Amino acid sequence: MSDLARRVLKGDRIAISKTISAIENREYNWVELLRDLFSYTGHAFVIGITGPPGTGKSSLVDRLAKVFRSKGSKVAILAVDPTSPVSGGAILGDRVRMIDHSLDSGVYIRSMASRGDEGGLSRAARNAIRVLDAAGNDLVIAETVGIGQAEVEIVQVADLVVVVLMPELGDEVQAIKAGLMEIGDIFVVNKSDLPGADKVIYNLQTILSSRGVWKQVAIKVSAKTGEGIEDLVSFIEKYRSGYVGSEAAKRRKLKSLSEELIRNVGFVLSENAEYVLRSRQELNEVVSKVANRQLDPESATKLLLKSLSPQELELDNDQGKERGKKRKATR
Ligand SMILES: Nc1nc2c(ncn2[C@@H]2O[C@H](COP(=O)(O)OP(=O)(O)OP(=O)(O)O)[C@@H](O)[C@H]2O)c(=O)[nH]1
Ligand SMILES: [Mg+2]
Repeated sequence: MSDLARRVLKGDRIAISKTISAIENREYNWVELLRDLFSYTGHAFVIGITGPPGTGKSSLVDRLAKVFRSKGSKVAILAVDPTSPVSGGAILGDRVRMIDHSLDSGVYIRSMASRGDEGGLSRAARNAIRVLDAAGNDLVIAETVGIGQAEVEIVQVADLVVVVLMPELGDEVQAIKAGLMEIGDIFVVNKSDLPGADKVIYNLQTILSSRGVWKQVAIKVSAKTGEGIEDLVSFIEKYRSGYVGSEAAKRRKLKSLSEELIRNVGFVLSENAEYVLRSRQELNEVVSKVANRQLDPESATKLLLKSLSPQELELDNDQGKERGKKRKATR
């Protein structure tokens, strides 16, 4: 095991940050780091927090982290922002600004942004959660804006998914459109200090019960005043004690893993195909043929597909290493 991985296991923050960066940038050692750490994962309870922009997710995460910390849990927060294409930029700064744990040395906070590559982000985020798990955190809270497929993928790794809504999101619960209704285990209507929260609860109950899935719970809270936070925490604790070690948990983990592996394979294939094809003279020849109407696009696609060798498509490690080196060199 590498020295870096060993330090992660001890909870060394610098090592944790370095490891997550290595995964994010796919530096030469990322696969090895994950391999070293993987057998130490599976202990943390992972809460995924998602919902439309600005509903108060970060404020709520802040509240929850404080409560769980005060109960003696070791807590880590991962803020994932698929909407931000900048790396380490100001936009993310804004998103995590609400979290004031930077002063609380007990809570590790990390943010990750999209670099215009959502598939890559959700893959990296899942692995970052594993690093935080291996580092000995009892609780990992992952926050992400719920507006698309990438964030749905990210929260699916969670043991508990909390969807955060707020009053005045519109007459209908907007979340239905975003597919949030399917992924939530619990629905929180935040900002209940503002008018209209009961209406959202009512709408939620109508939708969920009409689908016969009223196992979900809707709770009114205010991250601002603290109202309802205790109820939310006790719900989470109750859920957790029923969940950990249950058959449902096993099924959920297997499903989540199979989704992840299928996506990973697709991800590696498409990335490698792109990499290989772009670097080939043959591509230009095929393109010319299509341009000259000698070949149709679908037949051209098949032709290129056949030209790719299995070796070229399996290059995950080595190619990742090469790219890691290239990225480092261009920095
Ligand atoms: N009135 C009221 N305002 C709140 C409450 N919770 C959060 N806010 C405010 O809502 C705004 C957004 O809060 P955030 O916690 O950043 O929301 P978010 O969902 O994390 O936002 P994004 O990550 O940008 O999607 C801030 O101005 C908060 O002060 C609440 O319970 N009541
Ligand atoms: Mg936020």
